[in-house]
Amino acid sequence: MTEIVENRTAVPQQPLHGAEDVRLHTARVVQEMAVFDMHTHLFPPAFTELTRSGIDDLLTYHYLVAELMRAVEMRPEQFRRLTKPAQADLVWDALFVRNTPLSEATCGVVAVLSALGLDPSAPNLTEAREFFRDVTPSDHLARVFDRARVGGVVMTNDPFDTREVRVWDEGPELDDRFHTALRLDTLLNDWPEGRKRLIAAGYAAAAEPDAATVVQARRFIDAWIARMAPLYLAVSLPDDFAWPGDGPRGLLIRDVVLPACRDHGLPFAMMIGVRRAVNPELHDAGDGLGRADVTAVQRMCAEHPDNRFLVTMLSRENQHDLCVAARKFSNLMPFGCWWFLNNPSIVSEITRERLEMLGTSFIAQHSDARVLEQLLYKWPHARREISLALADQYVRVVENGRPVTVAEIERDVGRLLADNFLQWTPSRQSA
Ligand code: RAT
Ligand code: ZN
Repeated sequence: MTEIVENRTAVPQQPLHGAEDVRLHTARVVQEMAVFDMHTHLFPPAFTELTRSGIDDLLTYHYLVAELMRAVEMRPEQFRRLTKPAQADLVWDALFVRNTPLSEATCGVVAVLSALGLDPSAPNLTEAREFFRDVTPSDHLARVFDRARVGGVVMTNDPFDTREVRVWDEGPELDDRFHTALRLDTLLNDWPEGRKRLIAAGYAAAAEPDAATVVQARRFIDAWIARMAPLYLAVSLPDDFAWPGDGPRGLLIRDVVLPACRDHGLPFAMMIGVRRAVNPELHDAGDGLGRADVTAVQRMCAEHPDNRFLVTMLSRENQHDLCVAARKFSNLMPFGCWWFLNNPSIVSEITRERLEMLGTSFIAQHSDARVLEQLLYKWPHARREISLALADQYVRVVENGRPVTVAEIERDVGRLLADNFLQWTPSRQSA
């Protein structure tokens, strides 16, 4: 992991005075820099049924399912009854043949197919299916990481997901490009279910979490930290997330999660603003968003100066507030342009706002990829906007009379795409 940071070629200090030079070098450095993708839903091949790759998985991505439902006369229920290949055929025909793939999610598939040398105007999926049938998974994985220039990814590891627990019980062969993050949504957002799972795993838990439950929940988390060695603990939170919070979530964050993070030297990642199941019929394509209250984050940061918080917010309207909060609290690291924000126009806007308010002290993007090949569009698209935003900012500096060097550009891009995150992870803290 640290190689990504340390093996960069040393570049001589060359002060750049002209806007054109600055733009060229910024574009090149952003293109070439290896990213550390700090939040994905990807898994290595050893995680068998959790891994997603290939044309059928690409086309049945929930972002596209939501778009399909606007393009065809069909109930989500009927769609789910189809086999995965039949679903993919339908998505292809509706969104790529009978419609122009203009949306970010469809345009992304076009980019992936082109990157793999496949015809994005094909009338059907025959060629793509043949291509994926013939690939060797390990070679293909290496090729995708290499082309996307992704040095490492962080998975989303859910100890409340029985499929995932099964994988860990079998002692999977770990892959050092895939890092772990301990995801705690069930524990923190659905206590009745979380409690059931704790009990099933042998940890006593009361209906109303009490002091004994806190001890048991902490034992559970410590055991999973020992087992997975996560880079952070994580949760997604609703737009009405409040702090201090009453109910099980508030208590468990305060008495279990934050102490565990402190004791293990791990950041706590909060992904705030999701309104789950706005349209339950759509299943995982049915979530929406709402504007959240950033003062909750501020209070957490103020009350827990010894904890580090990685925070991303789903509402566009929260982005400025989050930047202001980060200016006040150095234990708060804004990250990524999440989910509905991961569109070029919004990535551009948010990155510019963050550069203006925070310099390089934020994590520019995470891919949230669920399907391996999505790395081949999510990163090029993000790099493009980050590079343009950053170049404009350097040009301002140069025009104000202060040249920048290539080494500075490399250092800054490294921070935005990898180092700011890695510096908060245990391996870097102890290095
Ligand atoms: O972006 C997504 O794919 C969402 O469905 C969510 O998974 C979100 O990123 C999350 O981690 O909750
Ligand atoms: Zn995610």
